[in-house]
Amino acid sequence: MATAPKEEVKSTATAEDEREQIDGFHLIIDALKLNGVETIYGVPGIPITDFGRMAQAEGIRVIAFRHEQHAGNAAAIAGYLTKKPGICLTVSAPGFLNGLTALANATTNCFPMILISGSSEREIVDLQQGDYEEMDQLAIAKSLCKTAFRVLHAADIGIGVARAIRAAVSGRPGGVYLDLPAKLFGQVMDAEAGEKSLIKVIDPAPAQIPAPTAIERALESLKNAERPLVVLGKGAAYAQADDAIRTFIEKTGIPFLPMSMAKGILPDTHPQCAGAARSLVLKESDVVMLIGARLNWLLSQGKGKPWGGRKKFIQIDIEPKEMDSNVEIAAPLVGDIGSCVSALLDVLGSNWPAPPADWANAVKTKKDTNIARMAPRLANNNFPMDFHGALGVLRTVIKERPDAILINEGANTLDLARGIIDMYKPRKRLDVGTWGVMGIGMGFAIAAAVETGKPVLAIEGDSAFGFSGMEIETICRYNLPVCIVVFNNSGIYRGTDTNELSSDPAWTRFVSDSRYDRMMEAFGGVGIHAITPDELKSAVDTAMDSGKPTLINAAIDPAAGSESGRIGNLNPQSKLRKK
Ligand SMILES: Cc1ncc(C[n+]2csc(CCOP(=O)(O)OP(=O)(O)O)c2C)c(N)n1
Ligand SMILES: [Mg+2]
Repeated sequence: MATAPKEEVKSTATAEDEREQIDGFHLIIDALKLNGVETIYGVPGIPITDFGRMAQAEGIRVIAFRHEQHAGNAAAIAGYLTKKPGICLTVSAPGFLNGLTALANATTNCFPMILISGSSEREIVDLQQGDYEEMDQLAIAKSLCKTAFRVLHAADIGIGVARAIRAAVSGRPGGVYLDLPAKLFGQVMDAEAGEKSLIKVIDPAPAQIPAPTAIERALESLKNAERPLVVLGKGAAYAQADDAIRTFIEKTGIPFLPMSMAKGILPDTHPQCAGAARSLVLKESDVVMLIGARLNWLLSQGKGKPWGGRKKFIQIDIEPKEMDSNVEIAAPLVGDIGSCVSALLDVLGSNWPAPPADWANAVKTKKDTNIARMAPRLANNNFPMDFHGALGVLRTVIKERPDAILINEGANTLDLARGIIDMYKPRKRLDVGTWGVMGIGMGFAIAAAVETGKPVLAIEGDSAFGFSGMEIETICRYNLPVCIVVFNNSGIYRGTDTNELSSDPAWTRFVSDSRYDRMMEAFGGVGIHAITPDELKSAVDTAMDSGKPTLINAAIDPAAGSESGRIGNLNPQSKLRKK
């Protein structure tokens, strides 16, 4: 029998040795894949460039951005849409810091995401000896997210990834930081032991069942109401308990008020929707049930003038600490929203008394009046175009395409669009959220398109767009079905401010008559300049039907906006300043 030449035997043995080993790169990829991660949003660089390549080679979709903040926002909204943590991948120090804003914003908004950052060597960082991009990232991240972990040994990768996933989605969802020092990627260990060390997270967001007594208490409070109201928050949308919530609202007959991102859980055109009678229902209601909505500044902390007087609050929230955060909660209902609403339905029975007719009529009358008053403004085809004329046509675009996802940021562009554009389906409106943060636009648009495959319409103030505008190259590169409409009023709030004292422009103003559409053309997308509502409508229709990356520069009258949109009252005022 012929024996193999010596050289060949040696190389086979080496190959076998290698097969039996696995490195950090692949353990991380395998841990993510084992837990159903399909997409990573990030920006390459040392020490993660090869990791991204390998993840791509192993079948994970890696969407590369131009700036980490937008990759982070994409991951956050992917988490919101899917109830699985969105993954953002960044390089050390500056890349990490760029991603951190999105991580903090995700945590504030209760979006599950994991920011994974490469980091420098512990030994050098801890002695502050000046490593490449040296920074104690773990310490910095801790205060800005739910929890933060670091993995130092390849054998702990499975645990680290599992803990990060569970922390992001269980209880109240939020951001998690996972620190992976450069050396970890290259560590090797026995392949079999490595694979065994990986953990598939079982039941990552366990149901939290409310106590029966809490259910009784809530229904008792609701039953005695004369002017009941349900407020739906984005927590209710996140819960994906759409059928149960709809059944509860319809069985009780109570008017409901959707917060911005809760629009569409039930259609805004539903007879019980009180969106167009917001001031009246906040002021006049006597018992208010909050479902996944917090009594933060967006609801005037549950007190003061907008609320008219003391209310009885019933609150459904997964986070016990949320109760009594601002005012007394008469009936706290702690649990996940799906379980809580189902438990309410079980006890509700089939003959729950409808709210007093006076109340339902008062809400309907107010709503009808407000809608009728608004109608002619939305139908105008003025030149120069104003917000109402432009939003009137975009309202029709969404009515005709209820499956499309609407992204919205700006001041006037946000506040007016929120009121004017009816939503018909859950989780179709994604916006600036709890902080009113500018810069979510393109990151959200990209993830919405990637995660759902549905057409996306991003309605952006010209200032708002500027925060993430460079990502239109990303949109073109991945050929995503995103239509961006820039409401170009040449400035922040308005384009008419003047600076009396110097030749510098007022600091709220931009270059007049800018052509944002031409930016899109630079990357091979479609750019359109629209100056009337009719032109805008036809351009958006074409874009939404074609699915081609499109940016429409909608020229809005620079004088049309108001200071800070609808929240100008939050600007501090000095008694010394003459009005
Ligand atoms: C990160 C961040 N920086 C600054 C702000 C303050 N801010 C609120 S709205 C806004 C821009 C408003 O202008 P634009 O988007 O053009 O909307 P318009 O009112 O003109 O329609 C800014 C800068 C913010 N909310 N978030
Ligand atoms: Mg503007």
